[in-house]
Amino acid sequence: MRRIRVIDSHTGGEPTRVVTDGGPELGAGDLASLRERFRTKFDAFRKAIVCEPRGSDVMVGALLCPPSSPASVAGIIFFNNVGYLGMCGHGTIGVVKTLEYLGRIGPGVHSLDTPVGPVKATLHPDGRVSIANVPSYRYAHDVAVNVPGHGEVRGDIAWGGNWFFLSRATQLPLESKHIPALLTYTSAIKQALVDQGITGEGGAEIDHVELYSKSPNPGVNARNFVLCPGLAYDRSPCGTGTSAKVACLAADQVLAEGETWVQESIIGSRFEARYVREGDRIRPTITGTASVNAEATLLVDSTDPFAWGIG
Ligand code: PYC
Repeated sequence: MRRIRVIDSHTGGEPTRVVTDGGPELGAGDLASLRERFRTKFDAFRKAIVCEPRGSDVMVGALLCPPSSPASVAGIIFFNNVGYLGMCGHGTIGVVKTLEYLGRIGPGVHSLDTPVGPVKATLHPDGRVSIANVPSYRYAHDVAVNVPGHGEVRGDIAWGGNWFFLSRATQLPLESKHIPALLTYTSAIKQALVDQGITGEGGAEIDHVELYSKSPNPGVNARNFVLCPGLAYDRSPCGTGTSAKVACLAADQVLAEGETWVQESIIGSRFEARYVREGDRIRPTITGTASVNAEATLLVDSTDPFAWGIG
């Protein structure tokens, strides 16, 4: 019987499952090479931890690893029901609150290593967490994609730690009663991007689709609906998606350096974002909070036909 210790949290409704013990032994190296080792040699762990029957398509896993740089408190590899993420904003907020829960960190600034570079996290005395994300940028503006059944859809392609296609919500209001239709629509956009060879820089797959609209709520700049790679929608406003959005606002010169942008998710949870310029990119800071809501031991029993997950 294998035992895997996990701590669950949610960030604005989006879950993160941090693996604290019993995960794969990945050895030494930078986080990008450890993620590659995880993917090629230990992918069964990913499915056991986040896929059904223990997890679901909405669960994001975070394997805690030794940091690759001495200044960092931990390394993190994020994964979900279909693969591995470069960065994950809501997940990093969840990891910070988990490290606090474990007594490994207190209020202050902490560096975390990820496969796409180090990120700085500030745990504030009031419990909120700010993530200075990886440098973000808009790669392409007003790109047209022909979406079968929906016609031409236009949007920007931007990097915020993952690749995003960001499009104004014109076909349906961003309201929770429309979630099934929004999933169908954004999944069709994602497939059309693949079919028409529309990619991020260097041919990278655009694995997140973000729709945005105004919010009816005072004090909120925008609402979004984000389709994640495993075809679940983000319950949080999506940290990397908010970073990509802020990169587009900066490129359009409608959000000034240091100004606050309040981003709301389809379920009404909120992040605050601001940015500073770094050369031709921006560095977004995303602020939100997470709550630890479970501490468990996953049991991988060799007599269980679905011990290593479904799918
Ligand atoms: O918060 O960056 C994020 C994220 C990516 C996928 C799910 N959440």
